[in-house]
Amino acid sequence: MAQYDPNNIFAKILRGELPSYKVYEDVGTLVFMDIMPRSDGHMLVIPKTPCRNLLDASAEQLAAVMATAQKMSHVAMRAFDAQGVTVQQFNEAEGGQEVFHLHFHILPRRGGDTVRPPG
Ligand code: D5M
Repeated sequence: MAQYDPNNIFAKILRGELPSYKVYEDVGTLVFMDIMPRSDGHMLVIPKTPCRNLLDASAEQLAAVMATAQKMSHVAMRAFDAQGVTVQQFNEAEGGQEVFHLHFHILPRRGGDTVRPPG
């Protein structure tokens, strides 16, 4: 597996070199709105420390990211008026990953909707 690239887009967001619409932050994680939303209220949860994807994540990173993903699922239900939540995550290009910093997609869902495909 390739090394972590410190110049990936999400690393630049973490360093403040690129803008993002932040919705939540704690000591270990950051949440911001996806720039190409596939459902209304589509958020991304990332760890603040370097991690390419699930394949090199530490137990601490996973615990922090999953705890925040759960919080953001509740946010999706309340603030984005969702009736359900889809959580997605991709690993390596062949697995559908485009940005190589671990992230979980939080997709608020409503009756009768469809999640638009990536890209
Ligand atoms: O998809 C990566 C996701 O990251 C995709 O849904 C678009 C989103 N993206 C890309 N650049 C940005 C910026 N600058 N802000 C917010 N969201 C962004 P994946 O296939 O999971 O790697």
